[in-house]
Amino acid sequence: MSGALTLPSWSTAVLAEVEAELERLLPPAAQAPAHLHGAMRYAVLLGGKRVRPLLAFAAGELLEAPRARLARAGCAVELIHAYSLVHDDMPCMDNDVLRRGKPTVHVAWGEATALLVGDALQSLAFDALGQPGLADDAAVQLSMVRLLAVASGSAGMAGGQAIDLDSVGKRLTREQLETMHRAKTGALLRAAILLGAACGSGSVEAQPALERYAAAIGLAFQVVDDILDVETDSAVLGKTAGKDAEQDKPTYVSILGLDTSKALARDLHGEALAALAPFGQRALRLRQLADFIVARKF
Ligand code: GRG
Repeated sequence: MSGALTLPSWSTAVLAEVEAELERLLPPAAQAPAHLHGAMRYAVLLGGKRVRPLLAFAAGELLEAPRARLARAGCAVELIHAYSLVHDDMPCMDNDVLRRGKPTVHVAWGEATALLVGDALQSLAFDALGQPGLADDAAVQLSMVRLLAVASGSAGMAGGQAIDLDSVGKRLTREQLETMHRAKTGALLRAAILLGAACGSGSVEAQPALERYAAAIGLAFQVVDDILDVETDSAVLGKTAGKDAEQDKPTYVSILGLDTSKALARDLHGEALAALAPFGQRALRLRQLADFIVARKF
């Protein structure tokens, strides 16, 4: 494959745009209140795979979306994701000390600041989506704001987290586990894809296929996360490995076993690729991201 067609060459270029947009959106570290702004930048800028912005770009490029809009939409989702990790790591939730290979925000900056970092990153995400120019039509832009609000709220990520907290020490059925992960992890990945598409033209026609793709990779992402939690070291993951078993949380591995979980990840990968068939070669980046999500080692 020619260099320009590989995922690394494409993602390097996209990530430069994403990092520049995050830098533009985040307040400078020296600006008061400097402690909060320093902690927000620590939470967002120092690491992370940026899967959600990459998905937004891949879906948007499919529909020839302007790149500045994709950077903004992708960063809005990344800011929500960063807030969720900060809050998830806090003592009142997962109580973790390692994230992206560094001390978690509450360890490095204090617990009260970590709470505010999450709050402020969430507000910043909606500020980014609300700034003029994300869509030609104000009604479309408003629908994008609502899409992210629903994905991150009690019908999406926050609701999934509530089910997760409630499921500690319980045995969930496979269907219950799927419901939890479709909300906790899948809703934000879906939002990244649909927001990227909404930046382009023809997103209404593309939506059914993108929904099928999002459903498959959303679940695949989580199945792989559960596998990595038992198979990979903390040093490689950049977060504490083995937490699910330690906290007695139901996972795909605990319910299905390792081999069946791996087979499920392969099946979901196949479903994701099949969903993209109507787009032909234009879906190259979404295909490559599905490959990455299933084959990732961290
Ligand atoms: C606190 C409202 C609230 C929600 C938290 C996302 C989440 C819900 C918790 C994170 C815990 C977790 C391990 C979720 C499973 C999948 C996941 C989101 C992993 C982390 O995402 P990556 O791998 O992280 O994209 P990076 O660091 O690469 O950005």
